[in-house]
Amino acid sequence: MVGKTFGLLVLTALAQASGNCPAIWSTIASDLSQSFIGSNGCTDLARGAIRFAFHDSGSYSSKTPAYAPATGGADGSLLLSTVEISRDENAGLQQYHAFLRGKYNQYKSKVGAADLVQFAASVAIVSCPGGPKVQTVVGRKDTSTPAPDNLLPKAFGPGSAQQVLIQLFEDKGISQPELAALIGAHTASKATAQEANGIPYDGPQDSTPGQWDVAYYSQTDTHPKGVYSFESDINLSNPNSTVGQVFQSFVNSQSKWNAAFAPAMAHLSVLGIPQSDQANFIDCTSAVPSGSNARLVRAAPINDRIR
Ligand code: HEM
Ligand SMILES: *[C@@H]1O[C@H](CO)[C@@H](O)[C@H](O)[C@H]1NC(C)=O
Ligand SMILES: CC(=O)N[C@H]1CO[C@H](CO)[C@@H](O)[C@@H]1O
Repeated sequence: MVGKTFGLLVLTALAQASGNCPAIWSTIASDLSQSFIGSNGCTDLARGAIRFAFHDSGSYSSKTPAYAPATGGADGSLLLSTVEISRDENAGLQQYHAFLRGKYNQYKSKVGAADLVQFAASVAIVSCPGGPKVQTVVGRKDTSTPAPDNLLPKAFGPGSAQQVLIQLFEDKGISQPELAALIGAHTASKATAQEANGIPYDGPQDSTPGQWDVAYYSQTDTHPKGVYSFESDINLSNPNSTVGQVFQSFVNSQSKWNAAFAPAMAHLSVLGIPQSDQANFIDCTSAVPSGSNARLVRAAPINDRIR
């Protein structure tokens, strides 16, 4: 009896949460989709949106001494701080930054910067055919204070070693299986600032950067002509580790990958935010358009967000 009552209460709470999503988010979803969907699948602005959301939230580390107000994490600082966007680690994101500043100026009386950054990534992911719907919440606090520097991963050189990357993500609270799933976002990636590392401008990390497919997982090891893998991706794919074993398990397994990616991305989108603040978030997943395979892969269950 107690369990049944509890279940009903939870269902009521969920229904209210999704019902409360302000209508402006549906308007924003339609607006962004115009720029994120192109004739070859998702566009350069869509890839920028996905990486930008990672670089805003991924600046969080449990090892950073907490100094107010900048703790890194999903706080909108990459959109609001001119210092942060100018760093080397954010090379390649300036064009999308300018685009999103324009959207932010248009909508800022109704939405926050940190929420806009993460919401845009969810819209971008479903703009790539095959992309899953990621559970998408709003209610984050913004800051224009730059995040701590040097907490984002390196694609080349000593920082791209497997153990370094595993530790870097572990410090953010991201497990090896989550990292294996998240790195698959490079299915939609083209490098624009890696000439110094031997990758030509616009060199993609799989043969189909407009599609949300698992070609990336096999091609990181097979390197077909015209595909330019990062050293970090090659090192992570090494099956001598948990991250590498899970990486290899996604080869030729789209549904398995999407099912793992969606909850990992939802987790990434709230990095650095105290549980007490997350409890007040509003679920706006319903405002994210359905992806082309929405019937195959459902949004992550709500409880996956909180760990
Ligand atoms: C080991 C971890 C990672 C490393 C070393 C890494 C590194 C890079 C580098 C060097 C680029 C090319 C940037 C440029 O030259 O324009 C890139 C692009 C990209 N990354 Fe990552 N990344 C990592 C993880 C992630 C994660 C977790 C996500 C999202 C969940 C992500 C999403 C993307 C996307 C979508 C692009 C394409 C951006 C564009 O074309 O504008 N990456 N990444
Ligand atoms: C896997 O192999 C690479 C390359 O030899 C090495 O750097 C890494 O530490 C190895 N990982 C484990 C868990 O042994
Ligand atoms: C530590 C380690 O394994 N580093 C390797 C990462 O990947 C590049 C490219 O395959 C290698 O050159 C490094 O030795």
